[in-house]
Amino acid sequence: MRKWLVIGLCLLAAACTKQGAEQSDVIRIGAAGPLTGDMAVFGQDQLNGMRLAVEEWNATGGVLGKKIVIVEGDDQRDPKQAVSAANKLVNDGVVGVVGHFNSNCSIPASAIYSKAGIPQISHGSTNPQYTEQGFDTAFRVCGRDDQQGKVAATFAATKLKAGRIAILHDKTTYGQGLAEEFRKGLGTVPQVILFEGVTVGEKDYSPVVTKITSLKPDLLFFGGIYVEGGLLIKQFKGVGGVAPFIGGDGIMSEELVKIGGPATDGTYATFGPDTKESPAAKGFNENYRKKYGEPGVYSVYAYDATHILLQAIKKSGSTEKKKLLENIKATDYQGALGRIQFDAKGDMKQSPYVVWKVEGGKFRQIK
Ligand code: ABU
Repeated sequence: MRKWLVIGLCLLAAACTKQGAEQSDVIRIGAAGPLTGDMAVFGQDQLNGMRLAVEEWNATGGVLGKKIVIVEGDDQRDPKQAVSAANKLVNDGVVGVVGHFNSNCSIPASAIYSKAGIPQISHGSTNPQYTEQGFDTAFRVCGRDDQQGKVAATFAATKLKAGRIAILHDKTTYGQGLAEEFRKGLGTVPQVILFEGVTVGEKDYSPVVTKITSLKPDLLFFGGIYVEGGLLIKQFKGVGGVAPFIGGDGIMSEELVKIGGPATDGTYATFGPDTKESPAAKGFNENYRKKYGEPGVYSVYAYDATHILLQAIKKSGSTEKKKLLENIKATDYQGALGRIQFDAKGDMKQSPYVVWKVEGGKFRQIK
């Protein structure tokens, strides 16, 4: 009896959510990411990119004749909070989600969106597992760590000619995964003299950077985020470390420079090509600057992801889930990032990585 009552209530709740989404006079889309907390800079960059896209659509009547509303799902880069945020967004009746940013948030949340049949387009989660799980609801407009790890490794071995390499990671799905891809990409010629994890949120990394300095590496690689990256660089140089520092897209923020100070000059990072001067992103850059100031590196990714979602809703003529997913899969979008198409897994068909370097306190793409 009790079992049937629970099933009945669940069916009623599901029907109400579906009916709510279809009958609502607005279209709700989710913005999932670290909107507050120590990575809020990336979260706010994402929100502003999404806001700009939504403002553009709403200025011409919205989509399906309805105004588009962004519903926020804050995960604070914490996997448990990501699951709560995903459940909240589903219950709030969003028809699709842009985010999450951190792979260790996107991956657990993707199971919830998959169960609900709601498309999720991550603008920054690069761990391969996100799209390797086989969910037909998971897409991303960024590259993967098996691609960027290889680019960083090739650069380290052939351009920097590093023979002795120390590798640190932040023990997260993203950071450790990227560090492993980097190590794999090095092959057998450069020697990996240390491979260790550091704890997210710790402020004092002096024991590990002192140990690395004594090993006299030619290069220090870090798989992780700018928050810990900035501290590691500052403390490594502070104990006399002289080797260059290289990381992935997670350190690509001028917040790294604010945290690490002048010690960050000369730091390398892998990321997508520069969009600040590209003709395709000219309109985005101008309009974003007018409204929100200088875009963060991932703002444009959130902007394009939002356009892709809204364009697919328009093409579907409704928010019917199956049709919407089919139209996202069939995306052929000429956005601020260039042409975006998805492969069968939900990854980008083209996602080039290049190397950037901090010079005079600013990240610049190496030509
Ligand atoms: N890709 C940069 C950091 C976000 C993540 O994948 O965890």
